[in-house]
Amino acid sequence: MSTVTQMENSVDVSVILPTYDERDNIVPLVQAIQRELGNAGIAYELLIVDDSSPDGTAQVVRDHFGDDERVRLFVRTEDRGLARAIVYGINRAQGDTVAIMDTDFNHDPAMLPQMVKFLEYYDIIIGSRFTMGGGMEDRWRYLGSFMFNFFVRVILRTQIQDNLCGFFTIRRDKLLNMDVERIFDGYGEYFMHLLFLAWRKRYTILEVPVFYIKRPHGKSKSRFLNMLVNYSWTALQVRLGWR
Ligand SMILES: Nc1nc2c(ncn2[C@@H]2O[C@H](COP(=O)(O)OP(=O)(O)O)[C@@H](O)[C@H]2O)c(=O)[nH]1
Ligand SMILES: [Mg+2]
Repeated sequence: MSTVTQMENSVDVSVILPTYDERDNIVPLVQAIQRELGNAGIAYELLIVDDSSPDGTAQVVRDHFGDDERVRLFVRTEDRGLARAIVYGINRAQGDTVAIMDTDFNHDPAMLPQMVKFLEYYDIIIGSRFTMGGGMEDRWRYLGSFMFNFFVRVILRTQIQDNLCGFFTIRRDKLLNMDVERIFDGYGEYFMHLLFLAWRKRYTILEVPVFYIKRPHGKSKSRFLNMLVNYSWTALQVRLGWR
């Protein structure tokens, strides 16, 4: 057995963690993920992809996890943005499975083990706020997301209830079977694009309930009006095959 094969086999799941100004969230989040996956007996690596956060997120990661080879830090200076950071992580992942999640506790690390294990039966597992048991602590954002997601559903006409969540697991080969360079572009709109193409490919998709707590520290990078326009345009383009 070659060294490369041994390395690949030692990782079940690669968790990709894009960060921008998450200095106060990243350490407790990494610890929580390690605890959850460790308790479930899942071998993991964590790939933190930081776009040179001005708040020093990368240094905090180095200080806390510099000696832990399961925590891999990448600091990028170009081609920035959420979706590009994720694909950067995907291209460097060693696990058979990849998990993508936000780094501000909107996405609950306690859901990860089951989202990895259910991949035995489904091609993609997505966190969903709009399935029974899901939701958001922030009632106004929940209402806004619910209405906008309804609009996206009308355009895309799939049976997926949450097209905007961005918390998911998938086998790496299934993911690489899609045109990831094209899909992972912009901010969070990549997610509806990915799901639409996966749906068209007849990938089986399971939604598990996720309840977003409010981020404990830092500010949201989402700009509401910008998103409304960009995401609507993306939904149309995706549906019409222009993107
Ligand atoms: N690497 C990277 N991560 C980003 C960027 N913008 C946002 N993120 C991360 O993407 C996730 C979602 O961002 P957030 O501000 O919480 O958006 P919200 O949940 O819609 O309010 C968080 O983990 C952010 O740290 C970016 O430009 N680069
Ligand atoms: Mg967030």
